[in-house]
Amino acid sequence: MALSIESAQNIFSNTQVPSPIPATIALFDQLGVDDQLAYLWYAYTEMGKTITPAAPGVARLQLAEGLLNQIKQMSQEEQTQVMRELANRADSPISRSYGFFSVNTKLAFWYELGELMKQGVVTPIPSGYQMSPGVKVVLEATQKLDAGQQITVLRNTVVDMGFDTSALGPSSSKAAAEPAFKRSAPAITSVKIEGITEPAVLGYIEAMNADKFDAAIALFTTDGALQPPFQKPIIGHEAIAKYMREEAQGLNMMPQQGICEVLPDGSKQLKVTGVVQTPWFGVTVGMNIAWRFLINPQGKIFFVAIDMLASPQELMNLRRV
Ligand code: EQ3
Repeated sequence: MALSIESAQNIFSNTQVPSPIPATIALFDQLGVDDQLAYLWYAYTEMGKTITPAAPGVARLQLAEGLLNQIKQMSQEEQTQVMRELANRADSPISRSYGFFSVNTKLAFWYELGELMKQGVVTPIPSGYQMSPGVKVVLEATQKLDAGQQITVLRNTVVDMGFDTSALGPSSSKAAAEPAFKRSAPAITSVKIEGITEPAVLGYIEAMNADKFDAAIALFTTDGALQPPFQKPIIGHEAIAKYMREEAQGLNMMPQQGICEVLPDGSKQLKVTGVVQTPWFGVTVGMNIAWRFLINPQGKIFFVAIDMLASPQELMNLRRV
């Protein structure tokens, strides 16, 4: 039987527990724009050191720097206005430029802006701002999340800001070409996963831990797909390669255990759980995740989904109930 992405998306679905991350983002989305900016400021500055990223070891960031320099020249009111436009996804020149940034450039832009806010160069909260009770609700919901989930909420809110440029064609090649991180030595040198011997899975983790994206992609079928957390599947070698170059640099993947089931046609489904670190936070924050692989009878990856786990207990939750 031919493998399909739709059926692959459902493998091990009965072992999955709904994540609290989308619920927290839905609460955030209901806030007014000034409340959203204030929430981000409080969440970022008051939730302790764990969710404050280390200064990004960024090699080139000209795209964000141009915008930051413009903002530095502005009056306080204009600075506030720009931030409102970004949070509102308005169609304004700065919000459009931001919309074309890669994920890491967006994060680096706000990281630098946050530093300027801490130095008092840029105003963090609009003057005369009165906090609505809704902000407290979202902050309380955020406090209940573990650090890995908190940084995912922050990341996703930042990524969703700015004018939606998807209808305007592919992002400029400049944005995609901006490298963000120098890779630190991999946390693990040889990949061992309890319960897993599948070469494609071990090879995938090894290649990803060295930023060898071409080697990782060679393990996929040509029509293979990768589904990042809370996103639709990205299909085909070219699209996966572009995504990995933009978003998977410098990640440290530490899979711990897994299970493998052989299907009647010789394909295999595997679920592996473990911890992933992002270069933004290094060893300070570990994200508990699951990889769900579907491997074809020839040993190639047809599908892999990456899921954020709802709790650390889920790292052990591999069996069907
Ligand atoms: C200035 C301030 C504070 C206030 C202002 O009002 C508004 C804003 C927005 C502010 C600034 C906020 C800032 C600076 C937020 C910064 C947040 C950061 C740096 C978040 C980074 C998060 C990174 C995450 C969650 C990375 C997760 C990566 C994962 C799970 C990778 C998974 C993958 C695996 C395992 C694969 O096998 C394939 C690839 C893939 C990438 C999917």
